Amino acid sequence: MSGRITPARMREYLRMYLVMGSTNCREEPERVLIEALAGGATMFQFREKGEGALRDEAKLSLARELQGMCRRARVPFIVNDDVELALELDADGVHIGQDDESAESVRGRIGNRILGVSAHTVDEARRAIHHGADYLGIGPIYPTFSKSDAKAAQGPAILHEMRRSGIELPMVAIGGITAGRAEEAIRAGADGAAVISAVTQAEHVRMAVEEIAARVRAAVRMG
Ligand code: 3NM
Repeated sequence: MSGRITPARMREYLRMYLVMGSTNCREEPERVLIEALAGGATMFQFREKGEGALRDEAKLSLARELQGMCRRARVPFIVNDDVELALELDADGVHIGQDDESAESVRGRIGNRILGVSAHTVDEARRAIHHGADYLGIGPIYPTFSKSDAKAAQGPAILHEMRRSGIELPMVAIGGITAGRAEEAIRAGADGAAVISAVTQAEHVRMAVEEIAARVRAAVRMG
């Protein structure tokens, strides 16, 4: 990529954003990702966290495998939190939370790669934008069981509040998003849905992704 990603392109990538690592999956993560890509996932975040998470060589090896799949599907591969890993793999981007290294410092290290930052308040969002974020992850919108240290659910109102306060950067809603809730999040101001369990725990991963992507696109068209 020559320059920073444009907001228009970023919004398209955020539509059906799958976030996961091995601990989120009921079957092999490779199988989940294959199905999710077939269903139309638009971006992928490798988030290898929690009890039993892979480390060192095993983590690197899984990351490489999943990155290869994303490349073949032309879907951006984003690494959660681990800037070294992202640079080693030449990943498409990095996603960080408020407790990780500062956005400013990460931007300095990753050049024009995609930078996503989790924000829970308008102030955090403004700071992230100032420090070079390409998109914001806003959550948790609904209660989530996939993040042990998640804050209280804020409801879609936080997305409205961000837009009302003049935050124009591409935004993805995260936390408890399901096909049924995706429309509400988009109507409230999100550009897409970031999802762990509604996809990784689904009986039919491909169908789950297809349904969320379709609901998001319908809501975007209506907006
Ligand atoms: N970040 P699920 S909530 C990774 O609020 C993550 O920033 C959140 O998983 C935040 O789709 C969350 O299963 C977990 O609820 C999302």
